[in-house]
Amino acid sequence: MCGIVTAIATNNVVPVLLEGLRKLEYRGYDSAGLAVLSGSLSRLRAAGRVAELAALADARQLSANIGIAHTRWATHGVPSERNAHPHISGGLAVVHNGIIENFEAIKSSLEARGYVFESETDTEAIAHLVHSKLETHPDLFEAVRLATNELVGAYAIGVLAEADPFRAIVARRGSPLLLGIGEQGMYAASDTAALLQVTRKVVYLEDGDLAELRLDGYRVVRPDGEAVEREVHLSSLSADAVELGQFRHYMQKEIFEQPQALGNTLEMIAGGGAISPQHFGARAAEIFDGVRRVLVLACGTSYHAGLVARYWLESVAKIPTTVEIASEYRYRESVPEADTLVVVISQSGETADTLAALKHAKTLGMARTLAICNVPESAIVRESALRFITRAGPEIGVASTKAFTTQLAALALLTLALAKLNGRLPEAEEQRHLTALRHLPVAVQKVLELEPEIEKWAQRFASKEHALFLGRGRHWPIAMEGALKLKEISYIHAEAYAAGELKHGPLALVDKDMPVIAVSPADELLEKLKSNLQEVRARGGELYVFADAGSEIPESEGVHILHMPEHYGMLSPVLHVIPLQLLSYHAALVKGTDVDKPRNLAKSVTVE
Ligand code: HGA
Repeated sequence: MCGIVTAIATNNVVPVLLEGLRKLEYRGYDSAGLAVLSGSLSRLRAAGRVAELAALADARQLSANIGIAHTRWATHGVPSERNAHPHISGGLAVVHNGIIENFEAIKSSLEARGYVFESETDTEAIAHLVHSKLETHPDLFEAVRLATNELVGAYAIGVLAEADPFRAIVARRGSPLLLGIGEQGMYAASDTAALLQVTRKVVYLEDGDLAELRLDGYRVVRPDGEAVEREVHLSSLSADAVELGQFRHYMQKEIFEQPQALGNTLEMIAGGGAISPQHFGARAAEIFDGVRRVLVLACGTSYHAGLVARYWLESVAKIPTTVEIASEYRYRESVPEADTLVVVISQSGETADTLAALKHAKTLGMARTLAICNVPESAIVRESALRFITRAGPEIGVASTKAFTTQLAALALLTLALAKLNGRLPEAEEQRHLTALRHLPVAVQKVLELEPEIEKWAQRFASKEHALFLGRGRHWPIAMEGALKLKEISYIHAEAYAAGELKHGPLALVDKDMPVIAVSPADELLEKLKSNLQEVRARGGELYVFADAGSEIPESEGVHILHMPEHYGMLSPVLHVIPLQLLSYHAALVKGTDVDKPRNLAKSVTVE
């Protein structure tokens, strides 16, 4: 959340800063701003989108060789021009991603010294704090180092000072930040996508690092001032991967990229590849040995992936599994068990609650940790003993789609790897699962072809205010994911229930205005589900049923059926989520909401 860009170059950096912000806009889009030095400090800020800031910069014909920029997702203070970054103190400007937990204490002590605060943000405290340090330590780099040592919380910052016009300072702790080494200058940004326009050579900063960016190079130091070397990586991300191409929205593009994303994620088992612990890292066989239970920690859509995996891990690998919302786990007193494999799932690998939950599990003595993330050098990956990198490619749409299905693919592999280690995966079974996994991209492609029918359903949905999603067994989390998608992007209030729970309360909500969406695969629970659907129909509820070829639910008045292909066994949840993604996408289109940037949300939740 919140995106920052910093640049110092021989050419005009304003277009680079703006293009960087466009690429980071998925991280926050309630306001945007930039500050550049060209003789003196100029700052531009706009409530609203990056496009509005770009128009202001155009009108002013702003040009400079050094600057910082920001796109905001407000945590402290309403989204407004006054609260938009950069924040200024004297001739010094700061952009910030994160939350400063002790900002009130810092603010009071600075106010006592005469500093006047103009915004409601925590960030402004950083600007004044750095400025105050300059009184005793005139070196900007040193002033930033001393100031950041006093900050409690999470930050990635970029700092510029009028009195020191040939360098920009950046620092991070908790929030992501990387450097870019370009032909014409040095850059920093919250993620690689923002820098592909100028370079693919990147340096990932570690927690606590500070860096000075100059035209002729950079240096990195630790919080105590000691210099460190950080490896230079060549990003394999292509600029095309973050372009919209022929699609109307990133969400649509990402839904349709799922066959390819799954194929890439499952590449290691293509051809003759077998199930192996190696898929999870060199030390996986040793770490998996003796695992007696699994604890999955995740948030949002990733949490739903974990819930599906619980059904798989218990039924196939016979390993007791618990799935917890990361923000709850980190603050609750729990009983640690050393023979637990802690699996953390996060698209960005930067989700603050998941990262904190992982660290919490480790402090409780649970050292067997596995990250399932889509971003290789992310904080969660670096914090975990084992890793599985899903190869979904950049996910820009705020509502997660391809990250979810590739997480499911990773979790299916994990289930099979643990089952095999425990002697619960006979050779013939392994081959059967491998065939199903290899065929998965094609199976997903077939479901995507149902889009025109789903589009028609979406027309009817868009006028509804509420919707109920039902599922059973491993498809209950899919119903939850469907409800989440609908809420996120179409703002229709949706709830998901395990279908057997209906009669214990939610049935009271059912009437002709409450559409009920049922995930109805032809699995072992189908007959039970059919009875639950009868209960709905008997109360006048309108049913929208996503059925497999073998479900045999007849279409009748008030019962609409979408016929999906053959039932896909264990992996059926991967197929059944696709029409629900499409349904919410098309409902949002009909309603005219901002699909890729839904209100109040942002991607990559780097704040608590
Ligand atoms: N706390 C700062 C930055 C917010 C942020 O990083 N959000 O993801 C603010 O509210 O402006």
